[in-house]
Amino acid sequence: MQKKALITGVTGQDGAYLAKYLLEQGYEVYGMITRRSTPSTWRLEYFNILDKIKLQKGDLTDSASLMSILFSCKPDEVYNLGAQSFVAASWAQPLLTAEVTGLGAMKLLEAVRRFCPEARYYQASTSELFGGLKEYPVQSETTPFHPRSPYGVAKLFAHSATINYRESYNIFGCCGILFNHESPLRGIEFVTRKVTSAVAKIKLGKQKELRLGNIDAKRDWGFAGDYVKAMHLMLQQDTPDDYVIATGRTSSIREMCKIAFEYVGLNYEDYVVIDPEFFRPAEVDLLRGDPSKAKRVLGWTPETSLEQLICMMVDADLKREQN
Ligand code: NDP
Ligand code: GDR
Repeated sequence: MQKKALITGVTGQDGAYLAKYLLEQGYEVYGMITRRSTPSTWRLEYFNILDKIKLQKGDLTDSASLMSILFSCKPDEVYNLGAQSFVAASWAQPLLTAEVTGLGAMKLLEAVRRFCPEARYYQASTSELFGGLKEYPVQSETTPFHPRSPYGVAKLFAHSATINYRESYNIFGCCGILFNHESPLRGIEFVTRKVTSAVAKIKLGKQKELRLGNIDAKRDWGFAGDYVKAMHLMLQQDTPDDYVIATGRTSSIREMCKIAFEYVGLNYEDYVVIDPEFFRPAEVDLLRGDPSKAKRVLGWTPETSLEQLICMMVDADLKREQN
């Protein structure tokens, strides 16, 4: 029988990649969509899948909408990707972030428990849970957590709630502790896309400089198209568990800028301006994930290098700017 999946955050970067992937796997895909004054479906249009997804109006802050969606769809798999996901914004809007990113997950888990307890549940956890632990240069499933932002704190609540619903009610809940993953569909505020978009504009003479914050922070960056496959794999196992999904390589923002600018024949040092506005009240200095459990149990490996990823993003931004 055709499997049904419900994705919250279907209009986001990962939502679009996951919806496309699940459609290719033969799933019937339901996507929860929040009310916005202007529709935010451009990523689904980019993949030409908007009319293939059964859109359901709802919001993670609104339990009634979650319950009615789960009651009517009765999905086999629920992917909770919806969130206020921009770390920097979480200091300006800490309570909204807690409501959506933290409590929203528990509201969804509660709706799953009541209306489709057999459904398998995926929680979008994050490397931001590890935050400021300098003594752990590589982070795995057993590394202690120390979130460094209201976003990280909210995600820790959602992560713990998922494990608690697994232990209390036998819900098949899995947390994917995903490290940063990017794509041409990445939101424009996140640093990789901010850089690749600026590179395209600078190359075409539409922008003169690029203002950034802490370019010495290091991240473990992968490709969103690879990472959504791991989400799906977690829900196909015999038992629910939590997995780190990462590449195992860490690079600074500075190194990422170098790759992007050099790709179009420019030197980043001629354009990047350090602007205190983009520094955060508390920084996560270094992230590097150990994906060996995902490799061993799920058979998952990242397929895209940082160079391939950044060049793919610059190409897409050049194309957008030229159009
Ligand atoms: P995006 O910011 O691109 O997408 C977030 C999605 O959440 C959007 O569809 C947004 O809808 C939706 N959303 C926002 N507020 C609500 C709400 N109140 N109710 C329901 N949905 C809401 O994030 P990504 O696709 O990059 O990330 C997906 C998930 O994975 C997020 O939970 C993120 O925190 C997490 N994550 C991401 C990583 C990454 O590197 N990308 C790494 C680790 C975890 P709208 O379009 O209408 O705003
Ligand atoms: P992050 O991603 O906070 O890791 O969260 P982001 O791309 O925003 O920042 C990465 C690093 O770059 C530094 N930085 C800047 N960041 C932004 N956005 N803009 C700048 O101008 C800038 N200059 C330097 C930041 O300080 C930081 O160190 C992402 C999100 O997708 C989360 O939802 C997800 O959970 C984590 O990745 C894993």
